[in-house]
Amino acid sequence: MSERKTRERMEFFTDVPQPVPFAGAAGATDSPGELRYRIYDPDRAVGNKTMAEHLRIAVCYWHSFNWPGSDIFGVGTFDRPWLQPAVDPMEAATIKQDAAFEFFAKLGTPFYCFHDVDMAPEGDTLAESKANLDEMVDRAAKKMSETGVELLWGTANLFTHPRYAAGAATNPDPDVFTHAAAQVRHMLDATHRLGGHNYVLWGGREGYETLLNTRLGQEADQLARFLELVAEHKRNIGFDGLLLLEPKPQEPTKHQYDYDSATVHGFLDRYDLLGEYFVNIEVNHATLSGHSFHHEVAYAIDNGIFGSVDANRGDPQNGWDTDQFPNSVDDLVPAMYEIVRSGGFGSGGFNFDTKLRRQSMDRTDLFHGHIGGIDTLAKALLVADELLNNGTLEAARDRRYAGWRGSQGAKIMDRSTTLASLADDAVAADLDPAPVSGRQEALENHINQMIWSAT
Ligand code: XLS
Ligand code: NI
Ligand code: NI
Repeated sequence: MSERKTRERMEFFTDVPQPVPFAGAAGATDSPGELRYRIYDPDRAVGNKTMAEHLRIAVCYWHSFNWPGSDIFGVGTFDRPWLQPAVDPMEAATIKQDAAFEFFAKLGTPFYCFHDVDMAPEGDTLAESKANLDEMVDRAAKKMSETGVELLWGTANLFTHPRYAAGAATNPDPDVFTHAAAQVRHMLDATHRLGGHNYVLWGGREGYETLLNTRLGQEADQLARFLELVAEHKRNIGFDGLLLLEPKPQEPTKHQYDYDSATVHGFLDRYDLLGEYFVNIEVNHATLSGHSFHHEVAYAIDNGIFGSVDANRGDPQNGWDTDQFPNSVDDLVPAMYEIVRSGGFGSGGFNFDTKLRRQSMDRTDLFHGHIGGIDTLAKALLVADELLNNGTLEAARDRRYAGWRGSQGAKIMDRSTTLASLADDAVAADLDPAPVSGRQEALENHINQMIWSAT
């Protein structure tokens, strides 16, 4: 313990300046090895907020610092000394924490996110795990006040340990449910102590491998009960951040219950949990569920459950969660437009739940991935803001639905009609409505023009 406390803090990312500078358009001609932002200028005003306030960028602890770069065919390739098995687990946790906060400060982004086990090793008992977590969280609190970096959200890992193989809240064994409850209680308390802005629950093991051994109705009731308990605890401790569910259709479990935003919405409605839970939409999960990211965001906003975003994307050729850094402005603009149009994030933000490729083994690669992804989001924000100011899309939508603002639309919606009276009206007026162009190509061209011209 004393050894841990006296250990000298060593710089880890020695080749990187603090903070990584904004070079603007001038940086566009630099060589690919230069670490600088080309678009993301945190204090630049965009509408009534700064870029930093709009985007609320967070770095994730797990893929960036806790993952060695392994895949199912090969061991880790990354240079992460604290992951060596010979290092004492709490010592490893402190070296990792130092490197993580050095990274956040150098990258110059305002938030981070972590699971309980990312920051502190699991002990032999729940009590020991809690003590480890509390010690590391106290240390994190100091690092947060030194650097000004805040916690976008905390979460508990209810999927890695073998005890959770058949689910956490949806496990057939109530003792596993109870164990998961303890972990969430400890981590929600820790998130609250750190002034966390939200708390996330991702149900990677809440689903089934086969229906042959599964009671769907019972598992849904268990999950809802778990969510009720968490919401009640949130109120008991006075945590005022949002509780967020993170939809994902499958992987690691064959079928996950939080399939997509619409499924989560229906579940919340059915168990009277609307208003207690919102969604953390991951770009890669959206496409895995057969939707676009745009769809998932638009659905959540229109149904009042939008909370936060994990910005990592998939690879269209692969059917799994490749967690790549965002690099396509074209893909992000439509969803960004919906976010900005609806007033932007409240307590949510863009978390980078992103993984480097296994061959990206230089320490600076972690910076390249984040900087490029953040510049991509910043550019998408500029385009979305232009689209909003210019009003073309809203005008097109207004025109398209104009009839519903007239007397016939009002009559239908105010419930003063019956199917029979509508039929009589249609026959009497000899209705023969003419189809109207949806103007899709013109709107797509308009978006492209905004992308090409936004600076
Ligand atoms: C996995 C999820 C996970 C959550 C946090 O696919 O994205 O990383 O964001 O538990
Ligand atoms: Ni994911
Ligand atoms: Ni995620």
